[in-house]
Order: sequence, then structure tokens, then C-alpha cells
Amino acid sequence: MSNFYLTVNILVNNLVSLRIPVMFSISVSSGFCAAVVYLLYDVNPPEGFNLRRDVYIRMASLVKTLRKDGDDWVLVLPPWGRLYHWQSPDIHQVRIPWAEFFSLTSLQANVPVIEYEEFMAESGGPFIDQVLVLQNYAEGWTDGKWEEKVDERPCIEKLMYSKDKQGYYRGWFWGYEETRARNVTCMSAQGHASILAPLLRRNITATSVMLDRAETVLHDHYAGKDYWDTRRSMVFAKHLRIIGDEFRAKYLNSTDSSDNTVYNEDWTRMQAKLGSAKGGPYLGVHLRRKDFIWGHRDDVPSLKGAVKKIRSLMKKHKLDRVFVATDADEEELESLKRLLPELVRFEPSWEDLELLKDGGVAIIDQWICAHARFFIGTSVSTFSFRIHEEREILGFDPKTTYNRLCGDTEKECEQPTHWKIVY
Ligand SMILES: Nc1nc2c(ncn2[C@@H]2O[C@H](COP(=O)(O)OP(=O)(O)O)[C@@H](O)[C@H]2O)c(=O)[nH]1
Ligand SMILES: [Mg+2]
Repeated sequence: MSNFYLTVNILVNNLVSLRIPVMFSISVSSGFCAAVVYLLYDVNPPEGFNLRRDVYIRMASLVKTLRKDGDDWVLVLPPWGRLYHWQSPDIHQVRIPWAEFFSLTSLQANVPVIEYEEFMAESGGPFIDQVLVLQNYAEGWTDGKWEEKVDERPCIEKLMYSKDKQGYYRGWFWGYEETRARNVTCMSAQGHASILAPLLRRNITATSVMLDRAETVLHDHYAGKDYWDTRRSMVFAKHLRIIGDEFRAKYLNSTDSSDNTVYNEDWTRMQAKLGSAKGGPYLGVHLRRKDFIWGHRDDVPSLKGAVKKIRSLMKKHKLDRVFVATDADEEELESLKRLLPELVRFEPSWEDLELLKDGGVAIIDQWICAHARFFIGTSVSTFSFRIHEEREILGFDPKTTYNRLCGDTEKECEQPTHWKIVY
């Protein structure tokens, strides 16, 4: 009996102590639920689309770690835009929501995510409580010893944020000029993404924290189960997959049923057996040019060298069609077409490009390469790596996937690593 009263007393006390903050603090939405905390992030401006996709995986992992303590962390998707490679003229390519490229419901089945505009609406405006600018340690690794650590430090590089008259920090917030930060701090960090978790938990008085230069932290466990869960959840937006599929059917004689590449939009149910996918009757090539050849890298072939390899692969695998995804400029493209007149490319009209944007076209290129009977990519291109993963998800034999073009004079042409999915 006395026990009963005690329980009631505790309950009453808890109710009282829980209710009080509700009356004074707008950040607590209900007495019993953990308050929402938003994690925002951004990546070094020169980084391209496919490394950014990789950083998303690191941030999703961090949010999962943060949520383990019961706090309701939500990942805010950084709008796409102002990417160095997205230079199609006269097309507005900024403030692009993730839903234009990825299936949001698929992402949400992995970790809670919202678009930036939703964040502004939900959190009460274009304000970010705390920006943490991640950087390395000025002194590098001391004694050549690697250790995981994170510390507040003076900013090493010039701060890309400046205070306005009201004392708010202004800077690049994905093209949302009205967005401001209340506080900006530089943090030296060395290690995997989740080393930030204790620091972020201590910061819990803030309702929104943005990690800038988020690529500074590494994967918690590259190619582990959590990596693959997040990667598999990055299902391309349906309209892009449909356009890619229609193109395959029309120009490459390729359909899912004949190629054994039937896709389940619900990624949690997609578990294709390795080697089960046959792929369409064409060779898929990702031929990365531009900045990859400007540096005269010896692991990247000349056009002639690439075409020679393409022809020999077509012969070897008895394929009479070849699909080429490339970022080659006009001049190189003309040469390539002269050397390989039968090549098939996805070339959108200006109107289509305006709708799909450079990012959408890149995804369609990747999707078509992902369905080829045999694929060959370019050395250390994250664009090619994402194609490898897509093919792994579809269930291709690794021999048909982890291939890359070799430089004309490259001696040891090491081939890409096979990363097996952990389900
Ligand atoms: N459409 C299309 N775009 C490409 C292709 N290759 C490169 N790009 C563009 O160039 C960018 C390359 O940057 P990134 O994604 O970082 O890949 P990486 O630099 O090759 O590792 C892509 O995001 C695309 O915008 C391609 O085959 N097709
Ligand atoms: Mg890049």
C-alpha cells in the first residue's frame, strides 16, 4: 500500500516537473516526448555530387548514433546547388530539394530526414542555433600517431561567415539568403563521424546544429551494415528511373524482365542474389574527363586508349551496343563520336535538361550504366563508385562491375575493390 502511494507521488512530481518547462520553453513540444533537434550539414564547396552522396551516409550514421540516447534528432537535407560541375547555361540550379533526385520516403525508412524548407517551417524560421565548422588539427597528427579526437580550436582557414548588424552570422546557406546563424565555432576533428556525438549531445540546448565541412569526419564503418542500409535507402527519384528505363527499352533493347534486374522500390525488401542480374545487351562505360585529364593523371586513358579498350570489351562479351556516360566537353565529344560512331548517349533537349537539371541527367546516366551487362568506369571517380554500388544492389556478378579503364602508359592498373553488401 505504501508502495502504491510512493509511485503516485513520484508520478505527480514528474508531471509537475515536466509540465513547467512546457509553459516557458517553445522548444519542448509535449511534456513526454523528447524535443526535436535538427542536424544540418554542408560540404566543402568544390566537392561534387557523388562525394556529397557519400557524406550523406556519414551524417545519417551520426544521426542514428545520436538517436540511440532517445533524443529525437532529425537530419536536414542540404539543398543541392552551386556545384562546380553543374554549369549548363541558363538553368537555375540552386536550392534544389532532395526529392528532385531521390525518393524521400525511401530515405525516411532509414533515418528521419526533412528538406530544408520543411526545417524552416517547423523550427520557426531561417535560423540555425549553432554552426560548427569542422577542420583538421593545425599541427597534423602529433608524433605520427593516429588518434580520434575533437576539440574547439581557433579557425585555421578564413571563416566563411561574417556577423551582420544584428549580430547574426551570414554566409552560404544553400542560396537561402535569409538564413542566419546565431553562433559559429570552429572544431578540430579527427576520426569517424560518431566521435561528434558526445559533443552534440552536450550542445543539446540548441535545437539546430549545422556541421560545415562535414566531409572532415570519416565513415563510422565503411561498407558495413549501417553503411549499406543508408546506401540502399538512397533510391533514385521515380521520374528519373522511369526516364532511364524508357531509354534502355528504346535504344538499348533492355528491360528489367529480360535482364533480370527487377527492382523493388521498397529497398528494405530488395535483396538480389549476387550474380542473378543479367543486364541489358550493351556495354556501359563511364568515361570521366575534364578535371581528371587536366592534371594529366596517368591512370586516365586518352580517348584513343579508351576506345580501344571499349572495342575489345564489346568483342569479348559479344555486345554490339555501347552506352557511354561522360562529362567530356564538346570538343572531346566530337572526337569520341568520330572514334566510336555507334556509341549511344543520353542527350536531353534543353527543355528536358531544365526539368531534370545536371544532377538528374547524371543520375539517369548512372542508372543506365548500372543496368549494362558489363560495366567499366574511370579510376577513383566517385561517379563510377556509385555505379558499382547500384549494380551490387541489383545483383550483378562482381566481375561485370568492378572494372576501370587504365591509363595508356599505366604499368600496374589495379582494379576497383569489390564491396559486398551487408544485409
Ligand atoms: N551526366 C553526367 N555527368 C557527369 C559524368 N561524369 C561526371 N559528370 C559530372 O561531373 C561531376 C563529377 O563530380 P563527382 O560527382 O564528384 O564525381 P568524381 O569527381 O568523378 O569523383 C558529376 O557530379 C556530374 O555532374 C557523366 O558520365 N555523366
Ligand atoms: Mg569530384
